[in-house]
Amino acid sequence: MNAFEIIEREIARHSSTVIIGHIQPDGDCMGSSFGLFHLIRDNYGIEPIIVNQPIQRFDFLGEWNAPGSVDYTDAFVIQVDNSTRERSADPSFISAPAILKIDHHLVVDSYGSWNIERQTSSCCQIIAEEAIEAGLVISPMAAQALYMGMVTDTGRFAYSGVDERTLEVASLLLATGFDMPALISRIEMRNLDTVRFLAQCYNDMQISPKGVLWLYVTQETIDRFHLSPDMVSQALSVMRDIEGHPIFVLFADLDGRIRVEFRSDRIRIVDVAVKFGGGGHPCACGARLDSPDMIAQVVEELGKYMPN
Ligand SMILES: [Mn+2]
Repeated sequence: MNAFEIIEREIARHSSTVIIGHIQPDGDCMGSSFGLFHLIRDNYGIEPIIVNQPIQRFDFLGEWNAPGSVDYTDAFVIQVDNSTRERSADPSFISAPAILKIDHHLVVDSYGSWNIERQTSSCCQIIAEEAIEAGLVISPMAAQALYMGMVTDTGRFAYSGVDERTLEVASLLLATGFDMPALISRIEMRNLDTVRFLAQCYNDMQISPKGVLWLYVTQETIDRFHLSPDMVSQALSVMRDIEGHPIFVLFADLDGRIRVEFRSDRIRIVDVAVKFGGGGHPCACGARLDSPDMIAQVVEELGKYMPN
């Protein structure tokens, strides 16, 4: 069934419609949330509520509500770009009577009453595909949000997973006439703290005996450069595309634990993420560690996946 058949029916059955993304929202998560918001408002005349943590760089998209501020007793919840119920920006959503999951990650937790799960290059692509198939009006505002998610999750249409369908959908969005260069310069803008942080990352990056690149961003560094969790993730760009080092991993202090982000150039490493209690895509995944003492163990495990 098309996502918007479900949405059109369920918004009429419930007192509110709530769109939620994952914790530490990225471009795909916020693009999916606001893309859906505009599609629903423009086509069905109701305004859904968006819930997520505040994040300044996406303020230009519009307003949203903090986790914990919404009553889910009679809500229709649309959860976007979020593979497991624990990763939701507001895990209490699970008490809602009707839940639609729209996601592009590997399927590990089909927590929805309805689950639209396809392994496309972004969640925004799925939402755009469903809207196109349903023949909905796609405004420039809706298209801009969805295009933003497609651009950011694909490294400007450069990562594996981009195919002709991705570009076809992006082309249809572009045709609505939003100001694409203005959007790109807005989302690519970096502040001086971030640039100085990246300079430090180039210096601090480590190489294991097996050739795995790794970097640990401590709380002290995070405080010094005033880094938000998504700014810390930009350190991944420092380790990407280094000849002879197709596997890289970023560790960072976050809320008293260590956030781990695994990446590789076409080598399946998600099993390492799963082994340490995480998950994600085959070549882009994550986990959480309880102590920095486990970093060496993770790096060693990844070494087993290095090509000889
Ligand atoms: Mn995504």
